[in-house]
Amino acid sequence: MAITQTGARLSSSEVAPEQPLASLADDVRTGLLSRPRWLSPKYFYDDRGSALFEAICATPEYYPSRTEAALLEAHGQEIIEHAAPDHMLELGSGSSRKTRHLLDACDALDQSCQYWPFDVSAQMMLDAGAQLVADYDWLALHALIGDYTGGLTNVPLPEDGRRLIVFLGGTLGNFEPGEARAMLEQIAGLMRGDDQLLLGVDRVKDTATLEAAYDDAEGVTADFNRNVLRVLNRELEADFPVDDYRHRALFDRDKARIEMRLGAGHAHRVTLATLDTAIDIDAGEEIVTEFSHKFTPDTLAALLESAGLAMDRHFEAEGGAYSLVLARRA
Ligand code: SAH
Ligand code: AVI
Repeated sequence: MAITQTGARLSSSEVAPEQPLASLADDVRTGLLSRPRWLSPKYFYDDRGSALFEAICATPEYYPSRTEAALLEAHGQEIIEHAAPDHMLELGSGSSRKTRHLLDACDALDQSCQYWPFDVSAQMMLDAGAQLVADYDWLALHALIGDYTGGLTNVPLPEDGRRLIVFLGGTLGNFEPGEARAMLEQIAGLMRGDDQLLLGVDRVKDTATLEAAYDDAEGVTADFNRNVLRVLNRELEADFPVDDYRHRALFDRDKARIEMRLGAGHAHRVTLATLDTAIDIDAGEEIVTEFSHKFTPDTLAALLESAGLAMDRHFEAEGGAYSLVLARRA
């Protein structure tokens, strides 16, 4: 594994998947030729997509991020005291903005802890990492660049020391139920003894609040959604008429999930030169771009249990709007 040493306390390396992962080209071919057509949400996050996600978090409608931040601020010290981590691995760390509450708690409790953010969006993570080591003079940070759907067995955590695995933002909800369980099993596979998982998930609530969170008035989420087409245009030499696609976000109560879709304004033929493929899309035809599953205390407990994990602590936002749990191996 090639390790890049950027500074004395900041380094990065790539995490190889356990098995070769489907390429963007293969994923897109499979997804766009399926019915309904779909694209994986992991392709939202080029530099622009990562910046748009940050902008979503600042919209008044997108409550999950600030609600989770408030829980981390309120309970950060209890979390760090309970987990007493030597190593903190964060999956899908993004800007690591909320993780600062945990680092502040480490600071306050004199808990020296190495931070291992793991994200597919390398530039966002490395920029955030440089700022973190500047702001926390005790912090050693090793950024892990890769796709966590390729498994976690190649994550280079040292054998010694207690681990806290952090998975925030409700990102587990972006997996289909079977995949979410498999992801938690991967996480459980990294945990030994008293190691802990800190997991943030969004909760089932009224449809209006949920749908507004995924369709803000300013149109930032719509822009984020369309960004996946910009990624395809650039990476696969495609010619999606990006601005012709309409953003939709609908809550399916039976499946307890928001479904984000992009609907074609007009019938058109899209050419993906790199794939040597052309696809005819009808007017109004939709591409599913993201699921965002929401949980109840029962469905969350059942999911954890199915992956061999047990809840140690449950921090709930007012009215049960959001859940942050600490879990250990059952
Ligand atoms: N945890 C942060 C960011 C959430 S956005 C927060 O709560 O605000 C989701 C993050 O997961 C993004 O930074 C994105 O780049 C990353 N991500 C999405 N799919 C991924 C994958 N398959 N492998 C690694 N990182 C992924
Ligand atoms: C990263 N993930 C948890 C976000 C979510 O809420 O599902 C992504 C997002 N999609 C639209 N807005 C935010």
